[in-house]
Amino acid sequence: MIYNEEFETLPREALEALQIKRLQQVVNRVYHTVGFYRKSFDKAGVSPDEIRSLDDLKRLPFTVKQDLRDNYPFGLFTVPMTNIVRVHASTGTTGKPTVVGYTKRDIDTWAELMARAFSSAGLTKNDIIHNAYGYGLFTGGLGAHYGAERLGASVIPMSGGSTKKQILLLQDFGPTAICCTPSYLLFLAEAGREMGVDMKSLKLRVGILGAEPWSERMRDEIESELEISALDIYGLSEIMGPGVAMECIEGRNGLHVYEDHFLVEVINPETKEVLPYGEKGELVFTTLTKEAFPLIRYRTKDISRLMPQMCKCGRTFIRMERVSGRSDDMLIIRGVNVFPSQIESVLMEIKGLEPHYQLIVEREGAMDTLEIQVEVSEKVFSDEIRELQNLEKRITKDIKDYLGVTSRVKLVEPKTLERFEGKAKRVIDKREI
Ligand code: DLL
Repeated sequence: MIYNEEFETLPREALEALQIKRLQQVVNRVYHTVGFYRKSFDKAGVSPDEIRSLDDLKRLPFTVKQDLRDNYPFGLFTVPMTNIVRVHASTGTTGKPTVVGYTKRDIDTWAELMARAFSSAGLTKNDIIHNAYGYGLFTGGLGAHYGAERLGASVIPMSGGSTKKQILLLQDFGPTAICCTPSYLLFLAEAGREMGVDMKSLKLRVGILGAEPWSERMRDEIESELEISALDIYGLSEIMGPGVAMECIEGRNGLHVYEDHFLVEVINPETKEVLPYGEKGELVFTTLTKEAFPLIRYRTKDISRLMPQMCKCGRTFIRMERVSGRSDDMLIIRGVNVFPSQIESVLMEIKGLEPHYQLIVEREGAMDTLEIQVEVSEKVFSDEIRELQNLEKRITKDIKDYLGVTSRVKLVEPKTLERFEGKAKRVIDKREI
């Protein structure tokens, strides 16, 4: 079901006409209201009236996370605080949080885009949506909540945590959809099994899963564990929150970017040049309609590529491939670049392994080393030592063959690795300690 037929199926030409009009408006607004943009545009030698076509976008300077930090907390807002009705923040691993603000209209747009996302997962007002994204400063909880209400569905505002209670409500309230991170859904499935619940007999039909990278193999695992369709939703607080892009249930191949509200580019993170469709690089977004906190050419560090081919669902918006990782999560092991999600894909092809793993990176002399800790199933764990050693060898070999990376594999007992209620932390980097 297409929530907003008028915009989601706009012919490309009409869409581009709308985009350039909106781009000109936002560029003018930030230039005249925010000191940071005035300075950065002036430094780049470009003025708002020179932006005449979408092609001119590439003349505008990039914005990066450090710019947000330098203007902490509210310095990049284009409206006075009296017009801000909500703030969110993302904690990040270092330093101060990244703060974002919304006007009433921004919240309204966000609700619409999340309603579109739910519709593209096949949900309607007849659905019951169990929302296990965290409520609070994180954008996941409230973002999904407002979208589900906009759709007219019944929302269960569960938030993260209280795993036993989650299972109880999943059984008793009979939700047809669940929102949470993919890793948390696997954890819920595991916890449910332990409580003796048949997770396949729940009424759940679809998962709206995102906020962290995951692989196609992880999707298969979730779909077979729970007998649901597991769909990918993408977003980031800086740009809005969840609902910047979403997979459709018809295509299940790439996420439609809501291009009437966001312009998307892919750049080479080193040279910063814009890459043609199909090439992998860093996603860069420009917000077209945001009032409180517009961003021009924001570098996300997320790695993906754009797929311009038409999708069978009828939406004309371009699709971005599932995000394979963040450029700052990329591991360089003895000169070979590898993302945790690639390791995940290899692990999940191997029978007897559980979808719970952790990567430990250390430095020995000048060399970076990678240890892969992965849980094995109960059955495998009770096998003879020799069997376990063979399995370790097989994993080491597959990782080497498929990814070209040398690793040390450590099989661990079922349920020993840490579980996460929100974003999973897959990499433990001991190099800086
Ligand atoms: O994670 C917003 C969100 C909430 C998205 C719920 C989807 C569902 P932040 O906390 O600001 O916002 O983190 C944004 O998370 O730059 C990506 O690195 C990562 N990320 C988000 N969605 C996906 C996804 C929310 N589907 C950062 N696949 C982004 C891979 C994702 N990575």
